[in-house]
This record gives sequence, structure tokens and C-alpha cells, in this order.
Amino acid sequence: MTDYRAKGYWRDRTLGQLLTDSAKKWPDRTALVDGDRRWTYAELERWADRVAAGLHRKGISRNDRVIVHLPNVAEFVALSFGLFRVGAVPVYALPQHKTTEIEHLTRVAEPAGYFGSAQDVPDADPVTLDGPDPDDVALMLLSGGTTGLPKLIPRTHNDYDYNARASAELCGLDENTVYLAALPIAHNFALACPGILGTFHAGGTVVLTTSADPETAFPLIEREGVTVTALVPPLALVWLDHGGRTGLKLLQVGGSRLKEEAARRIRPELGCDLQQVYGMAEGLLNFTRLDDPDEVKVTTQGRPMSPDDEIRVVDGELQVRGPYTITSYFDGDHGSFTEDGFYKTGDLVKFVGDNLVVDGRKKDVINRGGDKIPVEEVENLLLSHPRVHDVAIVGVPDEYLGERTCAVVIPHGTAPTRRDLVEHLQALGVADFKLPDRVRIVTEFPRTAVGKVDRKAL
Ligand code: J2J
Repeated sequence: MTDYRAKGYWRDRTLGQLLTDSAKKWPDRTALVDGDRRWTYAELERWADRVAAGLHRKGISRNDRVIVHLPNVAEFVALSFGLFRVGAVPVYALPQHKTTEIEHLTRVAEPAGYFGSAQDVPDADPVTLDGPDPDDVALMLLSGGTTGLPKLIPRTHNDYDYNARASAELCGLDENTVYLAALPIAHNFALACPGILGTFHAGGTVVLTTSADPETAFPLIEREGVTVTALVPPLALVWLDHGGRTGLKLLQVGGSRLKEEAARRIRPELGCDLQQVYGMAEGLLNFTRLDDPDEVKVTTQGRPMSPDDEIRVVDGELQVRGPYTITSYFDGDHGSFTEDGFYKTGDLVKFVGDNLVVDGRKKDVINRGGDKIPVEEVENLLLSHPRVHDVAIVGVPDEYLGERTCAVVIPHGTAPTRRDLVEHLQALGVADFKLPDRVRIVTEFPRTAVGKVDRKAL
């Protein structure tokens, strides 16, 4: 096994120290902007210490798991650093998540607390804390990449510090960077690829927004002098259709496949450089490089970030092992890892030169413009409707989102309408992106030779 510490990837720095290091180097630079509120690095550092003390006083301690269910607001940042300093582990729910998802997380994570609003964030006069070990789990992300219910992805201080640091370097971030967090910072991409943690590492400024609409984001980019941001492909299309140059220098796009036609429009129409990112919360990040030829930037999803990312393709599927890729989920391996410790991504890829192109998937996940829908979870929820005898969710191609969902239903008695099913799911409390876009009623499913539902044929 590669010694990631000896090779300098794991530097035994906690994520709490990441902020302290930057506060020492750049105390008076602006670290964070949320609406009219602004914090220098020194101020954010002090706030993080106060939140850590508040958490400690509430009885939250090292290794406790805590659900963080907040949108892109400054309190998310202060709470996260407070938890990192205590050594407690934020479990990041997405802002779109509702009761069904939160209940599932609660069952798996057995959390000591839940933070669902900015007002929940406690503070107190700073106290001395032991803090975590750099090899401890720092945070947990939700898997968008695997079949079944969302799984918890434990990321350590060491691996995530490397993740943020190396992506910041690869993207050329420095203290003049202004990063707009337009995607949810609860998600890996905007959190650390390089996202807000990479920006803090580099001494730049993070600007938060809860809306990525051009009407909100474009004026903010101009006002704050934003230089870099990250979007999923459908949002990139919205920005293209709105049009206009903003001064943005680099646009990262990832989460689902960006069509070549859209990719080609980015530099001429938005006036910024494009970087494709093919990442996963489980670890591996692929980026096109800033000095790649345009052809590579528009037609591929880039190549691994680390020289020690070991990738291989088995039966078309990408497998990976490396300094920031997990080797197990929080509660076991769920069949997603090989004997020799590679993560099975479920993505079908091919190489174009050194670069990867994502060509399809093996797993039962529908990628609705970057929002990952675990098919089985939604099917099980729909099965609890009294007029659903059986159901299969399939992806249908869509110009804008890449794919949308269709629920193919075998009814029990009178067929339910889409409205009936949507209301049923809403009553259960599930994220809106999981609601089926269409419903088709059938009398039976096509089956494969072994009798499984033939989703391709559907
Ligand atoms: C095609 N499919 C992609 C891409 C992810 C950066 C960017 C994205 C994520 C992410 C991330 C894709 N083209 N460019 O964590 O740090 C699909 C693949 C992958 C799955 C992972 C980051 N970029 N995908 O999307 O954990 O199927 O992470 O396995 O949410 O998204 O989903 P997730």
C-alpha cells in the first residue's frame, strides 16, 4: 500500500487548523461574504472558536455525529468549523432533503444533534479543547453514486485537507480568488473541489448565495468581483441562455455530463474559461487542466487530480483507489469495493488519450442534471401507495437535464395519476427532485432472461 503520509498527501492538519493557518497568514483579508454580512479571516477564526465552545457547552463532543441541514449561509461555515474543532462530525444533508431523507440519515448516523436552521448555531466564550486527531473522520457526505438508499461517506481530516488543498492548487486559487458558492456547500463539489475549503486554504474570499439564478448570481459576481464558481450542467445552460460577460474567469462544470455543444459556447458567450469536473463524494476527482487545449476542455471530463490516484477500467466500469478515496462506507461496504480496496464507481467510462469520458452507468441511479435519484428508494416509497401494485423508475433522455424520471406503474385497481403519486411522495416528505416527472401505466414489465425487470426495454 502506498504511504500517503510519507508522500506528503496527508499532512496531519485538521480542517480546523486549515482555517487557523489562513487566519495567521491573512488575518485582515475578507474570508466570507453572505449578503451584507462580511467576515475577515481573523473574525471567522474567532467565530469558529466561539461556536466550538457553544457546542462543547451543549455536550457535543469528539466523534459525535451531528446532522447539518442548512442552505448556503454563513452559519453553515461557522458551525462546520466549530464541529471540526470539537472533533464532532457534521453529516451534511442537502438543502432539498425533507423528512424521509432526514429520518433515514438519523437511523444510520445516530446523531447527537440536528441543526436545521441558522438560529440553532450556539456560541460561547472560547475554551480550550482537545480536538480531533487528523486521522479521525472529519465529516460525512451523502453518496449520490450508489444504488439503494443514500450512504454515508466518512472523510478524514487528512484526506479532505488534501482534497481541498490539491484542488485549490490545480485550479490556481490564491489570495485574490473570489469563489461564488452557487451550488449547495453541503455537497462535495462546492465544499472542497476546491469550493469553500479550497478557497479558505488559498486565502481567497468565499461569497455565498442560496440562488444560482442569473438574476441573483450575475449582479453578485459583478459586485464582489467573483473569479471562479462551480455549476451543474443545467445551470450552466441557464447562464448561457441568459448570456452576458461578468468578469468571471473560470467556470467549473460537473455533476452530470456536459454536452459538447453547451461546452463550446462557454468561452465565447460567458467570456470565461471552462473546467470540466467529474467527481464523486466517495473521493476521486477528475479535472480538465487550465492549460489543456480547448478541445480537451470541451470534449472530456478530465483526468485524476492526484499522481497517486490509481484508476482502472473493469468491464467498462471505472474503479479507483487513492489518497482521498474511501475504502468503505460508514456502515459497511455495501458491495461497492473490491477485495484490493478499489471503489467501484458504477460509471462506464472510456479514455480519450489520458482523459476520461463518462459514457453511461452500471448503477441504478438516475442523474437528473446532477441531482442523483436512487431508483430503489423512490420505488419503495411509491409501493406504499395503495393503488400501486408494482413500479419501476426509469430515466428518459432530456435536452436540458440530461435525463428525467418516468415512473412505470402496474396499478392495483384504478390507475393512480401522476398527481396522486406526487402528493403521496410529498406527504411522505421527500426531496422535490425525486418526484417522478412522468407516469406511465402498464399491465406488466418486460423481464430479462433471469426474470429481473428489464429497465433498458422499459
Ligand atoms: C458525468 N457524470 C458525472 C461529470 C459527476 C465534483 C463534481 C461532481 C461531483 C458529484 C462531485 C460528472 N460527467 N462531469 O462530488 O466533487 C456523476 C458520476 C459520479 C456521480 C457522483 C465533485 N460528475 N458525475 O457529482 O457524489 O456518475 O458527486 O459517480 O454527487 O456523479 O455524484 P456525487
